[in-house]
Amino acid sequence: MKLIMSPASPFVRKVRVTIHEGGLTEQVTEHPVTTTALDTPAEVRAANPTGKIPVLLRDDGPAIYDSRVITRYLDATFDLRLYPASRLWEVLTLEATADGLMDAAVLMVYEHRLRPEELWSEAWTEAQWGKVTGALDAIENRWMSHLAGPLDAAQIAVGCALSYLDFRHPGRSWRDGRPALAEWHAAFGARPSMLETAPE
Ligand SMILES: N[C@@H](CCC(=O)N[C@@H](CS)C(=O)NCC(=O)O)C(=O)O
Repeated sequence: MKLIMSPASPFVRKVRVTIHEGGLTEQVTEHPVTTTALDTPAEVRAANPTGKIPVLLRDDGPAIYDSRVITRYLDATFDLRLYPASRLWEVLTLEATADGLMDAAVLMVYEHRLRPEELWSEAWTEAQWGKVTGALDAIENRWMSHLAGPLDAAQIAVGCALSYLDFRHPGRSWRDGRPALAEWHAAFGARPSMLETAPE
């Protein structure tokens, strides 16, 4: 199988961490691409009509996307047990919370990187940051016991989301007022799967 990817993408990182945690690095080769919302390589669009990464090119079936579909596919195919039936709706909801955080954080980057400066909207950017902080507060207040449990797909998503904030929004100090999440992330970020997938 081949993963169409870029190391900087937090959605790609979710998949890469899943691959490392599952011991699947021999089964999935990485195919790096450079893509933005304004410039999508033809091979990405051919595999995913929305033009987004990650995409997994399977050996025995059509390409699949997005990150949640790929992690669930890997989980089911290789019996990784990252979506345990007993906690499935909690795992999916927390994963969706982390993915929503990433969506907002990525859109903030696009606003300044892809749009002309005269069109930048402070109100829009801060509204996106409000989604990030809302997700962070929800995790700090309601999900820490879940994060303390056995490794699952939601933990991977949260870890990648927080590391993306460090990578792209270091001045926003997401740890302020969220000591439990900061402590959890310090430990999670030291996992070999996180160290081996860190963007340059
Ligand atoms: N919901 C998608 C989001 C993927 C996504 O937004 N990927 C970004 C990179 S971080 C992308 O490909 N952007 C290019 C674009 O928006 O056209 C997923 O979970 O895979």
